[in-house]
Amino acid sequence: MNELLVKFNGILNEYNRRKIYSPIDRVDGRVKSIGSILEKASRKNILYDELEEKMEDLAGIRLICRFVEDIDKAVDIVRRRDGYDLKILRERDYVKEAKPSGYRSYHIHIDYPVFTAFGRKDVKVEIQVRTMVMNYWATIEHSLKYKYDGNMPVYLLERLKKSAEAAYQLDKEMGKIREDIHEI
Ligand code: 0O2
Repeated sequence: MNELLVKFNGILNEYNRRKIYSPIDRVDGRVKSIGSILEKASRKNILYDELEEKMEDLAGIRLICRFVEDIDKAVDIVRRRDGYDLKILRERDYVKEAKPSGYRSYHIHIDYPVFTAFGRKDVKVEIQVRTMVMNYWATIEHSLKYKYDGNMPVYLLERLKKSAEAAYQLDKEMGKIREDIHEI
């Protein structure tokens, strides 16, 4: 994860040094918590020995963008590396089609080769590409969800879903304002 953080931060710094607008505003990394691993393993019937192979988001990095339009450009930055220092396994577009919870993000699952002292080891990493607003919603929803241990009352789930839609409207409006300003 740290190697990938260095690489994507390197790209971000290049944009900044050249004073060119960067589609990636910030890069975050996260390692899945034990609680989250156990919850997902039981939800997806993954056995302990299969974790490394089947749980594709044990390690994850997040590319945070300012505008929805930047997401495609950030995804292209990852795609350009495919076959070089990483291998794209699959992509999921939850930006165009939100998850039932209201969650939006673009997921790219990759195999990332790590050269350990004992040889090469391909590690599965999930890259989540999302706007600051999507990240804000996901962070808050995630923390609230865990308080309820998966049993959040339906009326709260509905309110969270509505707030996700409001967040998406805000994202779109900010994009339109940017477009209008560029046209002046
Ligand atoms: P944590 O703590 O971040 O690890 P995928 O194959 O990735 O497209 P899949 O296999 O269904 O989707 O995976 P999953 O477990 O639903 O989602 C993978 C990760 O995406 C989650 O990991 C979250 O980081 C994020 N995510 C997906 N759906 C939601 C959602 O409804 N709300 C929020 N806040 N995040 C979501 P974890 O294990 O949930 O959390």
